[in-house]
Amino acid sequence: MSVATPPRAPASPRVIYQQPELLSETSTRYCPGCGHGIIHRLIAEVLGELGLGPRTIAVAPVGCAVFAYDYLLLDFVEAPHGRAPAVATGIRRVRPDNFVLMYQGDGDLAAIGTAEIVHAAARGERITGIFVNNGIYGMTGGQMAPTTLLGQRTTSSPTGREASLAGYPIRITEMLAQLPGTAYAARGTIIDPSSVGKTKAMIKRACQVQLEGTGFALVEILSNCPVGWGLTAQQSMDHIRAEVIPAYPLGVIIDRGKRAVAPTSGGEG
Ligand SMILES: Cc1ncc(C[n+]2csc(CCOP(=O)(O)OP(=O)(O)O)c2C)c(N)n1
Ligand code: SF4
Ligand SMILES: [Mg+2]
Repeated sequence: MSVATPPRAPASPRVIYQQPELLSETSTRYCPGCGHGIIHRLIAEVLGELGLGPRTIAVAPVGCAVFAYDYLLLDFVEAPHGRAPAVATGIRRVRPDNFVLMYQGDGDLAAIGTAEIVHAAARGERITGIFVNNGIYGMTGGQMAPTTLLGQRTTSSPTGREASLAGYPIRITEMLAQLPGTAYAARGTIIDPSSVGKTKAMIKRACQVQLEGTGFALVEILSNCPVGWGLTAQQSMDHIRAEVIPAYPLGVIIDRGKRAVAPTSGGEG
């Protein structure tokens, strides 16, 4: 009688997934291929490596990342649309020993919240901002944002954004870098492993700037919205490489180091 050969055990995986301590087990609500999840992971890794988790108070935006507090194991405050810099300023001033991180989309930061981000940077608030630029209002159905590229089709610019009607895209991170209160401003992306690594280094530096107490720090991250753009995940990454990066160049825009102006908000990092 022949004996059936038992099925072979699957080969050990070559890459072991290591869950960062500050990332929860909650199933994601983001669309498949969305960049918000990658960026959450980078934040969890950086804060974990710097040992900042227990003392961080994060401010969540209105937008697709509204549920950041379900994914990141940090204390969170939810801000009204665009008001994260104002909420973060308040927290920073009454809780000087905490680390304050805010997370904002491009509709949140560069449209409804323009005044708040400009004045927080101008005041040199010692807060660290993560600015996720996916070129549209993802959550509400893909409308045009101030960051939308010329010619880009959105649900509110169905034939493509025209400068004569809707003006020009705003490079708000470059604008903020002009302000002496901005100690650090950089732009990264998440389109491939190399760019993910560079973006992680930018996030880490932006956190260290807050610890050094030299002023406002912001990292813009060029991200994707495959659903809102009507593309597959891979096509959306290719689109960032071919169309978005030429309009929003990558790199450190300013790092004033120790020469930064003294911050206005009180307490030690
Ligand atoms: C005061 C106010 N106005 C408008 C809205 C509707 N709204 C919700 S999310 C959103 C846009 C968010 O876009 P973005 O910040 O780019 O985030 P994304 O979803 O693209 O990540 C808008 C306009 C709101 N919730 N509150
Ligand atoms: S709508 Fe866009 S930004 Fe929002 S979760 Fe889906 S892919 Fe991400
Ligand atoms: Mg957006």
